[in-house]
Amino acid sequence: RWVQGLRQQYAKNLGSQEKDMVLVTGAFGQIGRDFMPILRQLFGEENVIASDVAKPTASKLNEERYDYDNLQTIELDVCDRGALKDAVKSFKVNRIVHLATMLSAVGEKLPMKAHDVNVQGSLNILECAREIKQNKAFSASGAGTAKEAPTVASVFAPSSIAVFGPSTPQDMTPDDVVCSPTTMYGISKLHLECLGNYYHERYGIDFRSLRFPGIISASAPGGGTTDYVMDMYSEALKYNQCTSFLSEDIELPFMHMEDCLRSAIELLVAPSESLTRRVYNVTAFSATPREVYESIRKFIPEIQVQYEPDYREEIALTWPNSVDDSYARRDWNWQHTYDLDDITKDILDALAAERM
Ligand code: AKB
Repeated sequence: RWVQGLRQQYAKNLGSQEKDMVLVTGAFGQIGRDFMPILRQLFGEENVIASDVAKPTASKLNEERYDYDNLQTIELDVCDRGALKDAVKSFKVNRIVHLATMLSAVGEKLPMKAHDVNVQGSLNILECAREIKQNKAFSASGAGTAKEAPTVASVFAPSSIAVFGPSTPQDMTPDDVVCSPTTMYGISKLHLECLGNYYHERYGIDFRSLRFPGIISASAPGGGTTDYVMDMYSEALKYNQCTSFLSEDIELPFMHMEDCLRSAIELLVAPSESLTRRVYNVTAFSATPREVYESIRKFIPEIQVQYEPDYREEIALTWPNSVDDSYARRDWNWQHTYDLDDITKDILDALAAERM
């Protein structure tokens, strides 16, 4: 229902412009798989193109029970600027939702690869947006004339609490604060923020970004430090026992996938005049592994827990315990809906339904 309301707001704020065509990178990752249906509702099914380094098979999509009828999909590596430009030209893309990224834990295993995907990939996306804005993407042969080029060029790309580092104040961390990340993922996200601000100021790209906390969803995550929560939920259902790869008292900020997607759409449709910045903190609540365990125990009383901290603990220790997102709440009325127990119930129910 909330997508309908936001669709009306989108039509009101942005609808007088020519038709938007949206390219989503990383469309089959943790956020992309849940974001695609919402983006298709918002912009119209025929106006959203799903891209990823590899297309999932039809049976995989069915397995996940997503309704991807008539989905336009392309294989696209964000590190390949030429291929990216070709896709933008042939589909006449003017908005890019850039989700392709390597998360914190996998980024520490493969720092060079994470640098390529996260740093070079984001630069390529912003360069494509600059060419769209400057009518260069559409003036070359085969894709119409410069006259047909859209006037709005926008990039939405998530940032992360990983931009903060050990020297950042850890409680209620504000938007404007010292950011000296110590992970490749955090460094690349800070780079994305700086580049996005630069392309906005210098070239007029409508860059918008959110510093997401740990996002909790039923769909499988991939290589993050906050993934321990989803591991605990799925193990709890399968074995009545769960393991956290972080110590029991490490506190981190989180939000439910639905809140995450709603925050992204709310920022996307917010009128430019209401924004006082291009990158916002957002959060819902903070929790420790022990609190996650206590929450699971409300629904599975016999559950047992083990704490087996590994290298991801080092990453988590550099991130804030809690985040101050009052600018988002003030500028575009951000409000979360799910707290820890709501999420626990929702995800356990969703995982149980999938197993039936
Ligand atoms: C990760 O754990 O790497 C991500 C994040 C906090 O950005 N979920």
